[in-house]
Amino acid sequence: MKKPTLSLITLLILAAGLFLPLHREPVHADGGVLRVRIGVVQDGVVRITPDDLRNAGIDPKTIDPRTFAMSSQGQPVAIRVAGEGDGRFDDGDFIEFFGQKFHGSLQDEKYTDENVYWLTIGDAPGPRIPDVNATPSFDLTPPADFAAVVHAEENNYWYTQHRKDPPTKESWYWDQLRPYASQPGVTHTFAAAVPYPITDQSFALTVEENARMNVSHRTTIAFNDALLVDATWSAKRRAVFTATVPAGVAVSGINTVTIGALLQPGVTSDWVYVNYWELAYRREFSAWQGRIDFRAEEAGPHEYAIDGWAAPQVVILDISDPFAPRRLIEPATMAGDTWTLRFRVDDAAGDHFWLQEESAIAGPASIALRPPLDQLRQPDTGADVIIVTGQDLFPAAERLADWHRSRGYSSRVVFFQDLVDEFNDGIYHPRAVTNFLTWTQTQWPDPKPRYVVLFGDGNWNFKGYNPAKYPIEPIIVPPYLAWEDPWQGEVPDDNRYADLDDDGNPELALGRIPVNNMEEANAVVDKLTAYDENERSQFWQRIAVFIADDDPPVGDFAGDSDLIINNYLPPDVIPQRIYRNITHSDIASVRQAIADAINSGTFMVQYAGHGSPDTWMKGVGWSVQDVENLSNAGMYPLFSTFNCLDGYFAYPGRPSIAETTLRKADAGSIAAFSPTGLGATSEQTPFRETLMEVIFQDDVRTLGDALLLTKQRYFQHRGRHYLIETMTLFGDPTLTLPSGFYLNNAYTPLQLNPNPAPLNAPALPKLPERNPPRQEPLTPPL
Ligand SMILES: [Ca+2]
Ligand SMILES: [Ca+2]
Ligand SMILES: [Ca+2]
Ligand SMILES: [Ca+2]
Repeated sequence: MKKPTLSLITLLILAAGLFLPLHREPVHADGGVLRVRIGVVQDGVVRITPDDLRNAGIDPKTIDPRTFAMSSQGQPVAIRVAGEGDGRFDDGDFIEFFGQKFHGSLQDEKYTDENVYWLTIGDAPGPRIPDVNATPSFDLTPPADFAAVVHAEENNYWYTQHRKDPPTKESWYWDQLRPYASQPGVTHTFAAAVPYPITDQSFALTVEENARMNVSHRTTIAFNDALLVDATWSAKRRAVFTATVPAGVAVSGINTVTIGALLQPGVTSDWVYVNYWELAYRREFSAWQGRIDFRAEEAGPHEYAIDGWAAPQVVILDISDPFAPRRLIEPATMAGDTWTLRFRVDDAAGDHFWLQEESAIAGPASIALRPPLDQLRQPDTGADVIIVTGQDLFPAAERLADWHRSRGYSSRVVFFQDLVDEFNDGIYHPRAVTNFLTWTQTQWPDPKPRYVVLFGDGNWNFKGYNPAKYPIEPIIVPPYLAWEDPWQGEVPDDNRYADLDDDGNPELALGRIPVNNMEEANAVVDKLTAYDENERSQFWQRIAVFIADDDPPVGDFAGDSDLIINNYLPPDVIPQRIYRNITHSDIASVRQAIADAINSGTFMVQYAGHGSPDTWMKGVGWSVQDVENLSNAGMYPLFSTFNCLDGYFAYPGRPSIAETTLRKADAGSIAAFSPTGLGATSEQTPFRETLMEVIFQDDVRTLGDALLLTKQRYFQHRGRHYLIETMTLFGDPTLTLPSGFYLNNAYTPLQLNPNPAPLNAPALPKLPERNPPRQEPLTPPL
């Protein structure tokens, strides 16, 4: 059992660390306009004091509080400014407003809990919260109870449902129940506080589960040990259980829901996730931990009497419109064991009231001076290349931009957080980048950006859940999460960054360089600056290694590789085959041959077969450990991988082959075309053929352009497609492959035969293509 508060504390720490103040010296307004960014990560009354502004770098003596104006997500937010009448923001004065954490779709909320309130100082004043007298007359009987909901949910286990278009886009679960033969029944208990339930009515309990095994399940649910559900259900799917909690069973304080998973006859194991439980109940009008909120159930006027206060200083807000609350003042206060507050209001059904003891009012989760970044909106010149990164990687990103410039591109480094603040109202979401890129295409002077480098790694553990299982790693540029993979479900989908109109067909050439720190970043830039983009004149630049797995029911990997060799490879490039069970008889010799081929120098490596993020082939013919031993300094191949998940860069603590190979200092790859999801051979092979056609027949040798054109052609034929979303360039999109040796020189075919093993194995039977993935979807460690 976990304490519900833990995740909130983690979250607050994360949010506090998210934003680094940009200015240390106090700023004097003196006629200028200041803009302050205020982060809010929970719903409730927020107060901003002169000390908060001092901490943000503003000298409160230089500002006039009558000019304060606040907004959030583009809407004005009414504030109360205590002590503004004298034109000075003195100690003891404060700003008070109703802050809401970020509320969005389940998918959008995965990225952040932080909502941002923008305070301007020195410009036109914004709306103020009006005071409304709420003194009671004691002539109405206060309602005794009201409809309330407790939603109990924690997030400890990641699972992406292994399907497209799931009924819920949830990918984090509270717990997992895994009965098996020798332990056929598993029960776990989930606790949460229920404040002040009345005792003479029954309530509605809801529990959501998600089964990841296609078997018959049996689920039991008890509330405070009263068994309410014993149900069987089937299939790999979400299940929502509802049950009635009898009167008197719920208690004020901690209540428990005990959920069991029991093996059905004939089932040897099961695996069920628990997402949340929710109790819809009726609550007494008593404050809980200094707070209460409720809605009017019918039109008023009403007098509400609320006890349970430790002190009579309570802020009462009508937050029916949370952007424009009303403050209810001068209630009656009555001392007793606790303080009771009584107020009168002429309300409408559904009006929402929020009461919070002054001692329970929080400051902002973060506050920082944040001037508008006009140079991002209206720069003097455009840029061919945009490098999106984080401040920590700026020196290496600038080196990358210098490399772009040395090759004739204009290039500009921008920070992801700046795009969030300028182009998505401060709400942390990959959409900030597409908003920005869309802006540049219409508003920037020429040249408009054509290439985008996502310069930084990222993973999906945005809120630091369960760090023992999912280690905390930098998120410099987040993965753009999308439910696009038919087998994995939600996958990193960098294509969305480049698809400005969200039709599935990208507009810009984009690559990700998934580096986590300056050392990794410099290592990649070092390799790029050393790469020869001119001509395949060195012998190693004319070798292309083709690696094929062997599993005929899933795909003819060797045949597909020969298809590429025979139809697309230019005459000056010499194929070298490493085909499992054909050119090499066992997995150990395959593995050795791959290492030898890369270490002796090769222009290009292509792999088709089974895969997982960190392995190639069933039985592991190649892995991230093998990458560590590479020693191909100065001879960096382009990888193209047509398997499952080789490019899945976003699993914390489990780096993928594509990212590891690119990051490897003085060895490994120069770039990779790799999938972040699973794939079917029948769909990957045409994609591969198109890519080879673009590179070798149409001579589009700039990697970003080549992948963009491939995707656009694939889109023409198939429309929206998961491979367009998941095939990702790991590397710099402006990198250009050297041109063919034969283009500039009289070409004489080489007599060398670096492929010692002829294709003398019996031809593989061409079995009908099937669509199952070549590898199980990602499974969290047990
Ligand atoms: Ca004052
Ligand atoms: Ca959840
Ligand atoms: Ca598009
Ligand atoms: Ca990674």
